[in-house]
Amino acid sequence: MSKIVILTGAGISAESGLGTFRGEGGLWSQHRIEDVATPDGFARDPELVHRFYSARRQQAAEAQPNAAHLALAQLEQHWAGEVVIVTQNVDGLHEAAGARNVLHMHGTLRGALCAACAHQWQAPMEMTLETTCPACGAQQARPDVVWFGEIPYHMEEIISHLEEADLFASIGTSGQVYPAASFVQEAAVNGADTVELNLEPSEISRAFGVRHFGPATEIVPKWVE
Ligand code: BV8
Repeated sequence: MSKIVILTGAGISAESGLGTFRGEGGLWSQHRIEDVATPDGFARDPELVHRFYSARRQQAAEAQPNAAHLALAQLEQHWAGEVVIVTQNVDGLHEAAGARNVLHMHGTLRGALCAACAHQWQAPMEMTLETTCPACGAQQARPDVVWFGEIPYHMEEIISHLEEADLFASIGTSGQVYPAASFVQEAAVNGADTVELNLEPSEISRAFGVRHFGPATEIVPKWVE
């Protein structure tokens, strides 16, 4: 039975009240990417980075999945073939909507990572410089997210899903961040049909066979039907 691989970005969580990155008033407009989403930025000002991620962790914990997240969870449940959600998002809204087969290629807000021993554990809501690693006791905790210049999680698994996909859908992403923005080519060159669902044309719209534009809570449930 056919396999559907779905890439999601910040746009699918926008209507749950979580900021996107590059829209007006987006997350990056309050902070420069270089200051908060790079290892150098964290080394330069770990307090700022902890505050940035702790605020987002709190926001994400209070957010509810929206009709688009729920429609994808329904698709996963009722589709006879396999459905894989590869998300760039670090919020847990796909899982909160009931999706099970979710790969967080940029990590998750609820994860903490010890920079000293690489132990991963559930982050406290407020992570600070004093947050102590439960495994080695060091106070070098960081959000378990993938910053610019770092290698995304699950890449081998993602590439093999793209090679086997019969349908690749991209939902709510501006197509400006790699390697996620290259997934559509990877899927197409392996014979997949491709569809983009986004509020408006993205950087990579021309790479898709079909495009639907509009708010995710409207166009995703329609597309799933
Ligand atoms: C890597 C951290 C090597 C967690 C993030 C030059 C050329 C090409 C590449 C590079 C280059 N220079 C550097 C690079 C590599 C770099 C990169 O891509 N830079 C870009 C800026 C050019 N990439 C990396 O460093 C990556 N690592 O390359 O390692 C490697 C590669 C392959 C294999 C092995 C090793 C690591 C990138 C990860 C960075 N971390 N996040 C966090 O803080 O969240 S990225 C960040 O951007 C988020 O993860 C976010 O998800 C992601 C992408 O943004 P979007 O999700 O698309 O969000 P955005 O706001 O941009 O767009 C929202 C979209 O939604 C819009 O289109 C809008 O229209 C739409 N929308 C809005 N509202 C709605 C909606 N749609 C529907 N309904 C709505 N209501």
